[in-house]
Amino acid sequence: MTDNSNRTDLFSPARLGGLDLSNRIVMAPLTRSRAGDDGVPTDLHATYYAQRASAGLIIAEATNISQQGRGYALTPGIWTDEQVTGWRKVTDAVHAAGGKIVSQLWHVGRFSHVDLQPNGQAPVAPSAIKAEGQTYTNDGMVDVSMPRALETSEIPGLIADYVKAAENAKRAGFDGIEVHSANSYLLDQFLRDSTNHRTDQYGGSIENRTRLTQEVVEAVLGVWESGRVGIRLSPTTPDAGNTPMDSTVMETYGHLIRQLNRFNLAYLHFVEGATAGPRVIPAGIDLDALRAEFEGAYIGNNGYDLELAISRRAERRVDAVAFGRPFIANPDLVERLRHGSRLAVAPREAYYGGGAKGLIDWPKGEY
Ligand code: 8OZ
Repeated sequence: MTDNSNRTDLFSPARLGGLDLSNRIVMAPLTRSRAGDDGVPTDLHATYYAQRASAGLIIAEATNISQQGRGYALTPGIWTDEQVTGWRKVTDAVHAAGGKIVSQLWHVGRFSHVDLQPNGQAPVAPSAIKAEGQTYTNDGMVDVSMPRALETSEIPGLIADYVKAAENAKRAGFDGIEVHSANSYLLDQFLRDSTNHRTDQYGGSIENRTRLTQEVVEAVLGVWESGRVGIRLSPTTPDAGNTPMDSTVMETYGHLIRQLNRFNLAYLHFVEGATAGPRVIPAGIDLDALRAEFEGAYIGNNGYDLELAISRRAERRVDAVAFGRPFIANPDLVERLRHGSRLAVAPREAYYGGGAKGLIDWPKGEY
């Protein structure tokens, strides 16, 4: 029988910051849209994540830090006590199954609709620049709304929402948190000069545009030790909202990463390419060079298969690899990769919404 652990250390234990992993295969955050309007994770979530606990680390689906942070119906939150209780069931189930799980703290910024916002207000953003595309509400898919620019005076409250969510993640029994500063959501909207036209200390220069992500990270470090806090960035993705890249990706994200080195974070997690799309990187941008600026552990993500994971690990370009979509239909992905078994492929209809079907009914493989 094939045993790929003879030719790679991807299946061996590793330490990312303060997180001890049983292997270097990470479950990427996957939006599955199975929560109710209250954003409370259910027994379905507990079963789903426990089934996938052989991943070295589970990064739970992006989780709204506040009602204002919501951009999609049916996504979970972590600002109410009921949500914390729901997540506690999840973390207990994952731990009982021998796994590790972190919470990904999310605020969508401009990528939302008034129906998802408190009192039907406009979504908030660095600047009043509308995203392209549609999001999912209780009335189905609708064009995202025109956002309003956050007042400078609102930033401390926003950071306080991240701190509250970080505290709640601790109460819920997570092993750590990941700050979602990727995929053109709020923090990434501040990073990119395409979406950030501010004239205060959060806009203009690279120092200013990277300020909010740094302040959020610094603030949550008041709650969590640094070795249990990771960060996700996606310097080149157009998702969500067909958002143009920053005009100087290498300088902007390079500066941010060098600044993040001050904090000794558990890991940097990159989406390499277009999220859930091609791994192609635009000319003049070198994600490996950016990643090399980071002094801690690195998780590579996006469109990996076993061979790419093995080769990039052999080149020491990654410390761990996050697989996303393959984890949907292969709860035992780690064992299947280890044994070179065939992978099941989930149909797109299974990705979002719909209850247990397509979520927790995927059998283990044979090996
Ligand atoms: C897919 C659908 C909805 C949200 C991301 C949180 O891209 C997401 C997301 C992905 O980071």
